[in-house]
Amino acid sequence: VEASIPEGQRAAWKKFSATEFKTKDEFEGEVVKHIETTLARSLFNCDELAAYGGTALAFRDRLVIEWNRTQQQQSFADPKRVYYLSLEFLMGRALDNAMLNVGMKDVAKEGLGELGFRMEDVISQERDAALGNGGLGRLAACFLDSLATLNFPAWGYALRYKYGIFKQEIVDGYQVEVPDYWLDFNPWEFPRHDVTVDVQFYGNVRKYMDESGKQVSVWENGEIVTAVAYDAPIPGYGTRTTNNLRLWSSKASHGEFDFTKFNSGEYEASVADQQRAETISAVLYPNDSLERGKELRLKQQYFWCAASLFDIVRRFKKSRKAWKEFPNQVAIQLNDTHPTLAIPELQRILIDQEGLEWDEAWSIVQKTFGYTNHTVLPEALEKWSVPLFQHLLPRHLQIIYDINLNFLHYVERNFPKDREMLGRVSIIEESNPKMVRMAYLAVIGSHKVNGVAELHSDLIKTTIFKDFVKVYGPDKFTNVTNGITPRRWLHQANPRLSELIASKLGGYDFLRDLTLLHKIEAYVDDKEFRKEFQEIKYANKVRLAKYTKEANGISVNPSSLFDIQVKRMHEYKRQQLNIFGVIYRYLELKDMSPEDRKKVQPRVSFFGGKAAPGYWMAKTVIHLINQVGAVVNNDKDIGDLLKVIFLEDYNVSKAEIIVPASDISEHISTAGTEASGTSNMKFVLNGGLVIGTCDGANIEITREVGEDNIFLFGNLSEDVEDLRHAHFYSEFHIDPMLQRVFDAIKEGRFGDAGQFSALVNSIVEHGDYYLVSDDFKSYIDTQKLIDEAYKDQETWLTKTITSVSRMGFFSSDRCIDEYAEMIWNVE
Ligand code: GFP
Ligand code: GFP
Repeated sequence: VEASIPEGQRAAWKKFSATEFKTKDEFEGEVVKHIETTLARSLFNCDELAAYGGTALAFRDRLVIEWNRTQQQQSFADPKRVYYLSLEFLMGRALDNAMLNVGMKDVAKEGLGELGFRMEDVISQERDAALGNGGLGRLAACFLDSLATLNFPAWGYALRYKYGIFKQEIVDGYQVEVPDYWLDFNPWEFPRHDVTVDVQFYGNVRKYMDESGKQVSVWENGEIVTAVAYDAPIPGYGTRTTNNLRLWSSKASHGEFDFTKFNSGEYEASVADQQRAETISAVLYPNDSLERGKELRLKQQYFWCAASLFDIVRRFKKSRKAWKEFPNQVAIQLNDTHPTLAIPELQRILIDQEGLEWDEAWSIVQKTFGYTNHTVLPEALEKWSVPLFQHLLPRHLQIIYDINLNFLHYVERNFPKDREMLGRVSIIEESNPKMVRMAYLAVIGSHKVNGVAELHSDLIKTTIFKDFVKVYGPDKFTNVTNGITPRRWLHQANPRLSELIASKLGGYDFLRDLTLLHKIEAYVDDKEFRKEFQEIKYANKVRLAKYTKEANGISVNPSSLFDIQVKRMHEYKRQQLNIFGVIYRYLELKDMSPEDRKKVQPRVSFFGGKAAPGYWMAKTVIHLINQVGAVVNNDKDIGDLLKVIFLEDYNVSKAEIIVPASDISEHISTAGTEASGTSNMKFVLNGGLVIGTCDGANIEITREVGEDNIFLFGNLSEDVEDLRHAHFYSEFHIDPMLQRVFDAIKEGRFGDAGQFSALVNSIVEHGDYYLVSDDFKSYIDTQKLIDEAYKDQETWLTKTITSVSRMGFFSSDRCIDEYAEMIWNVE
């Protein structure tokens, strides 16, 4: 690596090299300097936002120093790097995390106090970086934290969306989507106007023979869009390693706008090109099956894959190693099928641009990629129409056809008797129009495919990828159960609990090795510890109650049982089961005598989550929750016995307040549909128990914490198919308790029944695909068990403490170690 400053001048350079603030005074100096110069504010007009800006910039400076060191050191050592390609990184806020990871939060708190600000107010000024929908994007963010903490040389690659996931407002009980202008002030990113990649779309492929008689393909006459890199530093905890998240932003290749067109009077056309180019990285797609097949989404995917691959290949070429070394230097993980185009793109670079033979190139490609699957839901498996592909990416389509041809030859040779197999495993679906099955391409182009929890990893082998297990054998398929970073999801979200644990374990080592938590079990009978643990939970509930009062204007009693379900709104996650259960509870309360009501365990049911804008059923569930809340929360007979709260605009920073406040959280998907779930882990780690189905990571949580410490209910995944079948082919009776709920809805007790008829009919008339009726009784019975169990606060406390101490397995550090060993082969 060559330094740009000549030897003779380096001494001067080093003398003035940036240094890190070390004391409170130095910190204050940095804050004031940034507020006065970088932000051009003063003593007279410094609000909390400016104070946040100054603090963020002061910490950013520290981060950048570490970041430069890490990058330089990696450039010198040139180790194998991990590239995590994910269209979503749900990062949340950065300042608190930066303070934790570089240290000095206490210093900053004191310093800010002296300057006239409170730390909490300053932290809460930051906008969430909401570049994701839900679990998939948040998992990617936890992985970046763990990769840096464990000192892996790793890069995240994604798009710099101008608008992240929409902001959700609730108006008259309905979800309304509002754009999220998160980039207004974002001190955490560095534009790299010198790091750009030209990406091509459309055009045609010209083939010819070169002098040696080799066939050459040239992709030409396309439209070029430029990708500009924006980098965000990713600090590790308790280490100086600071990795990079590189986000690509799109702009017109000829710069701002087209002067030729402008000069000839075509004013609008000159701006139109620019706008069309910028549209590519403008918005994050909400997770919505109805949006499938949209050209812009395919464009986004290729734009991002092409820019990232170019960057990765450029970095590899700096080392001047032979191509066969590529998989020893580069591991690329595909987070879901969204980046699958990286597979034909790398093959294209190797054969069309670098002149490698097909087989040699393909062997490099397969060794480089790993693919993580996050769902078995058929509607979530991406497919693109062949005509669209042909139009947008003609050369890639040819390459995919060739990949497919080679693959099908192989299958034919090995399974001569199974003629149908070819049609089943082909990358091309013989429909009208024909479709490219991205998940199959991802499997064929990777050396390992993993699911995200044990049950899910078993299911992908017996359902969607069954035939591929026959073709490749079972070893290509593996499991890495998801995890969460304990830095954000314990220490940051629940500082008092983290402190209590540290006081018993003699320090914060458990934040780097979460298995150390098992030592807490020794304190399960310790009076002082129990008292403190319980007080912390209560304080966290008070904090959520306060937030609820501010946000919803509703007072809830922190002594009630807090029951929480927060996640994307989706039928398979079954928020409808939860709200039907709430209605049932309400009807029972109404029927009770005032005497009996006194014996009831008061409860608050919290909901939160966004529905994809085009997903009407999910939006109807939000509406029903709000309508039920409006009735129940104002019913004088009910009072504190039951409250129903919909927390608007659920996001990462709100999760940090919500998660530590649960007594029970709900993870109640139809068995076999939730690949893993990760919030289930967060809630238990923070001293809440789970009501859940035998699905995803609930099963492994049960194994770790013990069956006595979790409330499982419902049908098992192996019975789901038969039950669905029975709904259509035998007589299907709605559960009588659920029928009672439907009757109340039909009577109009929660507003005009017509608004909810599609929701009710999906169960009554259209086969109840998600088995709400089949699981209803078991769900209600289990909720009653919870009410009973909660009355015995001492036993409940024992359950929660025991569970926390047994959650060590679910750290994302453990996941990253498993990926590193089984899939990436990096140290
Ligand atoms: C990386 C970093 C740069 C840094 C160089 C040299 O570049 O910021 O200046 O290393 O240390 F991104 P590439 O690996 O991307 O070439
Ligand atoms: C998806 C799956 C979840 C899984 C995450 C991360 O995310 O079961 O835990 O990916 O692997 F469905 P969401 O549906 O939660 O967004």
